[in-house]
Amino acid sequence: VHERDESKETESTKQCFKYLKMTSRSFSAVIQELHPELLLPVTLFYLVLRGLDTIEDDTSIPVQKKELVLRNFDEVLDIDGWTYTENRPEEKDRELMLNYGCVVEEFKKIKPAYQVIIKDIAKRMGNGMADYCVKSENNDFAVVTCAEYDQYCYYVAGLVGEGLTRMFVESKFGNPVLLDRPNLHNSMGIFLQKTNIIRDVREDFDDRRIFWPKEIWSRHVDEFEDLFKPEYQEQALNCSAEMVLNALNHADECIFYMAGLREQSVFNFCAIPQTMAIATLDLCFRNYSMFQRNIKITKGEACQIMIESTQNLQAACDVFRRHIHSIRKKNRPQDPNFLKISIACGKVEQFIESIFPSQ
Ligand code: PS7
Ligand code: MN
Ligand code: MN
Ligand code: MN
Ligand code: MN
Ligand code: MN
Repeated sequence: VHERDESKETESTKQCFKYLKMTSRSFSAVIQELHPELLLPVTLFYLVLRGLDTIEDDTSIPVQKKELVLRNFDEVLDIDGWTYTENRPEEKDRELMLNYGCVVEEFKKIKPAYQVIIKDIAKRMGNGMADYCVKSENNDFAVVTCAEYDQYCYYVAGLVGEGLTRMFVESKFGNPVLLDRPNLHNSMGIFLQKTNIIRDVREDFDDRRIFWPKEIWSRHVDEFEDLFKPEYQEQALNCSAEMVLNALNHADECIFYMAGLREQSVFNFCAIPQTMAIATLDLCFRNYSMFQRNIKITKGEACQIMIESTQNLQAACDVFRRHIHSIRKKNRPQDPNFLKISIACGKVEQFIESIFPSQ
């Protein structure tokens, strides 16, 4: 629907879009379809947060150095030609960090209201990431309680939900009431982050990073690494089911949030990642292969979901319903959380039923 006019773009604009495509598997497509008013601001928001995450994720950077850059990352946006050279050579986003001046250049040109939002979120996310990066230095497990798990996910994703919502409202594409209920936009981000943390458990553990809260995994195994041993398969499945249950508790708020969106490109931008997330939770639910290798929904399934979730809210809810139904079918009475999972599924189903009654 919306076409970029590349002939009117400066070199640094083109570079920003190049880095968007290079650094994002999942978001570049949905961002590129956004309404022109939001296209560049959201692209820059993405690249700023991608910068923060590239530093957070790079385990070769000493914690003291890392903490300093993370806490001051918002100020980078005032420094012409800023560049970051400390990432390891094999880091896939290294080129963006070396060439970060193009982000700074474009940032200066967007509406001041968007600049304020991006800087505010970058400052708060950077400080939150720094807190957890210091915690993980002093402790084997940075994320012990479920409250800490929620707080970490709030810093790295709930805040993205807040920033995007403020941008939607600023552009008049979002209903200002979305800002009165912070739980709703926080849940939009946290639901995606928790799904990512569940799915990536193996990859993260291989990088010696553990995000699953000890409060949950210690109910199933004595040591986190036991989750990956075949003799603890049943415990691992029950543990991952409890993680899925924990994430499912955000689903109704995500649907509620999406009901407040009016503009089609903004709706699609929000709905596609959410429906992909519920499909991913379904894929992970009682699927032992997630402890052995990286699992992903198939291209075909992703395409189907993309088509459905961009029709309207009802079609997006159908995707949710289908996967909730599938999770229910795989739920096992032997699982200590059988009842809680069943109730959580019922809560989402009832919520959808209350907006779209079946008869
Ligand atoms: C600004 C679109 C739509 C109200 C870079 C989108 C990592 C799950 O495993 O690379 O680390 O490689 O797949 C995105 C709310 C955030 C939350 C967060 C910014 C939705 C830096 C996405 C994305 C809010 C911290 C995926 C949260 O990372 O994972 C923009 C509404 C970035 C959204 C991180 C995670 C994103 C994430 P991995 P990914
Ligand atoms: Mn990624
Ligand atoms: Mn990270
Ligand atoms: Mn990351
Ligand atoms: Mn990554
Ligand atoms: Mn991940």
